[in-house]
Amino acid sequence: MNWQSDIIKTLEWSGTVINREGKEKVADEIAAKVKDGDVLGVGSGSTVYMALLAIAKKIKEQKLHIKAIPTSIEISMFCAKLGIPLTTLYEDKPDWLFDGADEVDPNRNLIKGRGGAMFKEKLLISSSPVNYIIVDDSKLVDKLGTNFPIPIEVFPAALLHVENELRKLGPESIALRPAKGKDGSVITENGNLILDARFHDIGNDLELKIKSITGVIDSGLFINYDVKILVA
Ligand code: ABF
Repeated sequence: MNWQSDIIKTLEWSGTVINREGKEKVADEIAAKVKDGDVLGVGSGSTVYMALLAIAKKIKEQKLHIKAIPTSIEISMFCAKLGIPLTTLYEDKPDWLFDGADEVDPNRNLIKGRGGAMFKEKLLISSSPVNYIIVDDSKLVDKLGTNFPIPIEVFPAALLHVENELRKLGPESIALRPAKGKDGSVITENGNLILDARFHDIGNDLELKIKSITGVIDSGLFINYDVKILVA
């Protein structure tokens, strides 16, 4: 077994990859769109991992030159391991991007950020002219907030202030995201905390209302972004 299939197996064991065949099909669809010279924005999540495997295979077979702008250290390391050259938003603009999501509503609004990388994911999607969101059908919901809270990245010293201001927006619950398997809270790659806020009704103005609170870096709520949804 090579290290690529080891990674997919690990994702399967951890329950991250469900519907592996479906995700592989979408991964192949993404790889088919890659052209020589492309600068790709690369999101996070298991479907993205699988797309990167398919892309790495294609660029090796067809000797293509592409560059990737990653949204997390984890994805940077995965690209490096696959031999996919990296670049940054300082140096390049993405031609297009692919990313996962936790929920997608019928208007293509999204909740993202289960992995805590939503700030860079939003920055990249805002910088990219064409955006593919790759999900399996378990992510399709009639109403955002059905299964997932909205993750909100918060500057640590602003935690209490942000929590108080968020309460005014009428959430069902707000929780500081705990670190997995150890004491303390999740710290993002940007050195911040994450509040997970559950809302019954997510109106079109909620993203801006959350963002306007001083101390909020950004949230995983993506309303009215120009995205195409590919469903596994
Ligand atoms: C990223 O990865 C996140 O915004 C989202 O939370 C997660 C989806 O992962 P998966 O494709 O494994 O379900 O896109």
